[in-house]
Amino acid sequence: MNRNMSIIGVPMDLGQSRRGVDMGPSAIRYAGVVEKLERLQFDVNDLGDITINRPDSKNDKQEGNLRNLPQVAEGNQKLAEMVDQEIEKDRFPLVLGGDHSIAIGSLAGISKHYENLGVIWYDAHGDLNSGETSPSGNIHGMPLAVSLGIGHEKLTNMLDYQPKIKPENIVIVGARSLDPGEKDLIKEKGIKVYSMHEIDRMGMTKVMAETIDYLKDRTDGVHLSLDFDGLDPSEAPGVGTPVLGGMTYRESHLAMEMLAESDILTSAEFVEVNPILDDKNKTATVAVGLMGSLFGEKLK
Ligand code: EXY
Ligand code: MN
Ligand code: MN
Ligand code: MN
Repeated sequence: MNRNMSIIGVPMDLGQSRRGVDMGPSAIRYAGVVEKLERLQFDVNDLGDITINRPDSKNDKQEGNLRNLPQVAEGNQKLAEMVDQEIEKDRFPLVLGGDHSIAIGSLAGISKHYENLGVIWYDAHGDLNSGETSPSGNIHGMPLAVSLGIGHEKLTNMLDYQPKIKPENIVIVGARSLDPGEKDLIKEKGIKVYSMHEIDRMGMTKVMAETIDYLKDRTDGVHLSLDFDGLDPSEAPGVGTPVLGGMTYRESHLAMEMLAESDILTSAEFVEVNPILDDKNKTATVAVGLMGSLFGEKLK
């Protein structure tokens, strides 16, 4: 793994409707992410937070069914450019959210550098909606579709190319809340999904072994997009869209540890930590624990 790492904070909360997730990057820093990575012998460059401009409620109208589209697009554009530059400098981008809409910018910046970028989408949700299928108009429920080239041009064409990823290079892990339109898209595109059903039946070891095997051969880089609502809300309560029956901390640790051993990751993002909804920064602490496992901490 690349030992030179750049941390980019994205205090974005405009992809959904609950305040507080904009403080996710601070909460994760407060829980000691930089210190942890430095102990693991990474050269860490914390680039601080991107500035997210808020809508002017007097003049902003909603376009289509997409809440805060101009501001979400603008913030993601900045993120995409920054991620692109860090990869140019041969540094591993570690992106801290913010709501999951920021995957649009991360993937735009990252995928420029790969022919076949693999994506592990660790999430209770599929994030495969578009303005047409979304029940909420929240862009954090759309980034995976956007990256496939489905959705508003302002989002799909970021950095002037699309699609960012191919459906056969995606693996969704932990899904248990999919909207009808998302299920249709999964079927239509043949996207690989390990839902909680498979995790219960097969166990996380087999799920991750298969995921790694599947992506290793077909991709030239792998991005991990980890949404904390993928975990069970009893262990990660600080999220805006909790869904019961999620992955445990131990299962998640095991998944991270297996990814570390496989050495296939080339970028990562951790999203949806909302310290206002949290219990004494528990979710951010879990986040830093999982990053430890992902980046090589032993004997856990
Ligand atoms: N599928 C629902 C929607 O599109 O509104 C809920 C999406 C929640 C998305 C969270 C971040 O993963
Ligand atoms: Mn998500
Ligand atoms: Mn989610
Ligand atoms: Mn272990």
